[in-house]
Amino acid sequence: MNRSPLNPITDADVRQFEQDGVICLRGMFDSEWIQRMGSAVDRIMDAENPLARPREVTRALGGKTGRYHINSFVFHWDDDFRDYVMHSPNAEIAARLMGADEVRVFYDQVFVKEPNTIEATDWHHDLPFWPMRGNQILSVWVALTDVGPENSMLEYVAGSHKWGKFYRAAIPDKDPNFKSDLEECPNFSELRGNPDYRFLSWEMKAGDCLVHHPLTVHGAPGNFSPKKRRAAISTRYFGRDAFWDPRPATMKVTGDPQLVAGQRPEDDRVFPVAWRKSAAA
Ligand SMILES: O=C(O)CCC(=O)C(=O)O
Repeated sequence: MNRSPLNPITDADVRQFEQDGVICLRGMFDSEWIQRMGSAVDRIMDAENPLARPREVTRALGGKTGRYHINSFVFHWDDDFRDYVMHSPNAEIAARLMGADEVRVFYDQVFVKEPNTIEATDWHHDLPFWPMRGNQILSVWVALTDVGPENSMLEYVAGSHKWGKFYRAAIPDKDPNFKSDLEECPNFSELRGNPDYRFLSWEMKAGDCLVHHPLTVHGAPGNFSPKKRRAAISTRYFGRDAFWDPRPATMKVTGDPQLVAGQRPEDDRVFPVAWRKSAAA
């Protein structure tokens, strides 16, 4: 299994990521990683572990077909996920795109939409969910299955990370604990004809990844394929400019770091270091 990305990440890639707030990188993971993590996802979806944090979106919304399953912080209790967040190409990809000399794991999140799942991923950006701030934070969303227009392709609004917006968290299962007075994220599906917005999306092969800034607006439709699952792991990493910002209506972090506002999250137990420039050199 490869530890470094299989293909180079160029200066032009870094510039594109900074400009658009998202990039699609092709073929960075070998097939062993993809097979291993595909099986790991199957295993953890129904696992009974005290640390498991499943959200069954379809069930919560009373859906009749398919299954939209989300699970987070899996690396705290599953060895394959631990190895994946620490030793796959993820962390080096994150370091390169953030220009960081140290990368820590924030958390991993599994997104599975089984065939015939109509539940969408509503338009949102990530940072309002999190008790964290900073520019050196990003997500590496790795496709574990091929993804195309019929099975829930993610879509982004290019450059939205630079708008200075901070939209209300949009939880797929509509968890009321995340309600806040923040402005609601517009439904960008209704704004497609508006020349002010540039939409980006990519058909993907298993093993391709999307990397996005935590303020880049994104969403995805349901999985309307009658046969094809759509599965991905989105791993969030941060560099040295990230700091703790425990606002109301933000996500609880597994491991319960005892931090005060403004502090750098440096607890190795909760936020292990996955990449350091000095060690990589
Ligand atoms: O996979 C999805 O539908 C949602 C992914 C997402 O919102 C994220 O990775 O931040």
